[in-house]
Amino acid sequence: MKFFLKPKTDIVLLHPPHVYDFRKKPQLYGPVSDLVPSTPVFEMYPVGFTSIAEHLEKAGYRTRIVNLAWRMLKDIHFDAENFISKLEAPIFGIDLHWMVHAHGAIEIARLVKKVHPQARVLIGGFSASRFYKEVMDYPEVDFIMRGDSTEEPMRLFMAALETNNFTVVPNLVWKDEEGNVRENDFSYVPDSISNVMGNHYSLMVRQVLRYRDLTSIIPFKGWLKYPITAVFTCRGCNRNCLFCGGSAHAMQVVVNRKKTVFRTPEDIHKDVLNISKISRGTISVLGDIRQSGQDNADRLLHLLTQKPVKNTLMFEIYEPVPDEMMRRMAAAAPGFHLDMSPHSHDEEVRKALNIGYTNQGMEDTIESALNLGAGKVEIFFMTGLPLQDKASVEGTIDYCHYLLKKFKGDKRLSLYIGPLGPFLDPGSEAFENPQKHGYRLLLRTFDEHRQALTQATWKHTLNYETNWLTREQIMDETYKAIARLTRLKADFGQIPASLAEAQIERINRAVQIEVEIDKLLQSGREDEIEKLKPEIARVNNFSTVEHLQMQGKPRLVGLRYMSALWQIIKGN
Ligand code: B12
Repeated sequence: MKFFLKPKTDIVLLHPPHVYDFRKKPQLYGPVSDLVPSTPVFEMYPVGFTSIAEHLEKAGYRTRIVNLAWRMLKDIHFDAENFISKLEAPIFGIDLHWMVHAHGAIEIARLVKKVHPQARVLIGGFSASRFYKEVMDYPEVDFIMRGDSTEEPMRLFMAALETNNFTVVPNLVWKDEEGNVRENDFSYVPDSISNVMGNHYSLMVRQVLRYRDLTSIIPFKGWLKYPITAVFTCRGCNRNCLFCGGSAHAMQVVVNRKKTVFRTPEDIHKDVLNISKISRGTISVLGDIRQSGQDNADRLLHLLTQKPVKNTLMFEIYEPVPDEMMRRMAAAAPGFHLDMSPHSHDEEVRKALNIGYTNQGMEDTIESALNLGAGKVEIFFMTGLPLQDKASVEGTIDYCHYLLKKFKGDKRLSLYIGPLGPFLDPGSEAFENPQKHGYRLLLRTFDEHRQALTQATWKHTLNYETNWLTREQIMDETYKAIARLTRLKADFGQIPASLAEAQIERINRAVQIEVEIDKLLQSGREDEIEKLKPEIARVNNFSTVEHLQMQGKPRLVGLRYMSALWQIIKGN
């Protein structure tokens, strides 16, 4: 009988859409999410949700993850307010990890308070940590949990809810009974994380069974077909890429992390094995495995060779890989994928970003990977960089042409270009010290970013321009570069000509819509943007060449449903 009762929940973790309610606002999203798996609604929740949930569940707290953004995206009639009103928990956690959720996170907090006035709202994530003072000013926010490793502080927080003594919870910012904001020491920045992420993905399966709700746990659109997962090698980073919100500099500013913490090769391998029991999809090994030393990288490759998985493994690399190591990667993970982000073809631009390797080194790496049977080599370029002018963006596409010629249009070589956007990451060197690096920051405060997210086009959302390109030019050059690269891909037979044509048509239409919207804004006829909504939706909803290339061919069955169920029954 007990089985049929509604399960009691101690905390609900809600993932907001970027803007609430994005379905009602006509907005031209542009290519801001072309190079990540999610759509421009940024419906993907932080993986940290699963590791917090795993940790809390182990401590006996029932934790439910609800991907509200995905539910709203999936069903145009989905009523978020009504849905939230049916969730019962004393505390609602909302992620404000990515700055792109600055609007959605606050609006969802407001909704929670509206339908559950007695419930309390806690916000967490990198952006919440960076802007905690401003975010605490919103009356609907009761708590902020800072940090990149909040699993244990969250356990302490759940315990403190019973005593109402919040002074004992590290990293917590909270409001006392008089409404004064209190700031506990930001002292929990662990130098070992072996106590977390033991088997966090299987938690998703358990949640589906418990709440009989698959939709709420889906990480992003299309995931059931392409169930890619990620395995983390570290928290923090040894590198200091100028614009990155996860760089060594940003990690210190945002989450008080002074030193990268690495997972052991054994933990990483265990994670890979666990995921392979529930999914056949690609597993991305995030963070260059050499960051903690060549010995650890070798040990991981050795473990993978001894006990391999059938899944394709994707390795992210921060610098060229010598032939001899590539051979071991190929042995450990046949058909492996390789991801590299040189950002520009121009070595001077790369130097300005604090990235030191040469094009020759990169080309040798591509050659070696392709020769050794890599299933895919993905190279990412970007617009909106220091020293990068119009000619430089064009130079990057010329370089792509050269690469495609050099590697004879090998379909496994996937080249991408996208804008650094919509935001220069808070906490990065470029955001915190823009002038020094040739950036002009147009938005600084949390609220400015929140407002900018509701603008009608992505050009107006961008929070920066550079000494070399204005916002307008960043947009124009990005569109042109994507169109040229798309054409090249078709010329080299990497994609069908009809697909390239469709993408170029979509880009041309986007540019026209930008002009139309600008005219309406300048003449004070904002209301008329509404009329463009169907056309904007058509352009927004196009499946981009980039997404199709990144996904590759769908596997016959992505998830291993029966095996996943068996893992749960066995108690794994
Ligand atoms: C892997 C990764 C991705 C993956 C997504 C993985 C995922 N679902 O989490 C991909 C490649 C898809 C991605 C995409 C993007 N990313 Co990213 N990403 C990372 C990276 C490299 C690792 C993050 C990570 O997973 N860490 C490990 C997991 C276990 O921890 P976690 O998710 O961070 O969660 C912990 C804490 O952050 C915190 N926490 C997080 N949320 C919450 C919520 C609550 C309530 C609480 C209490 C705590 C909490 O507690 C968690 C447990 O300890 C970071 C850099 C870094 N060093 O962290 C950038 C980073 C987070 N990404 C960034 C950005 C900008 C993006 C994009 C917006 C880029 C773009 N324009 O498309 C998109 C947004 C995607 C979306 N939501 O749809 C910036 C964020 C800057 C900012 N403040 O906005 C970062 C810092 C650096 C960077 N430039 O890549 N990203």
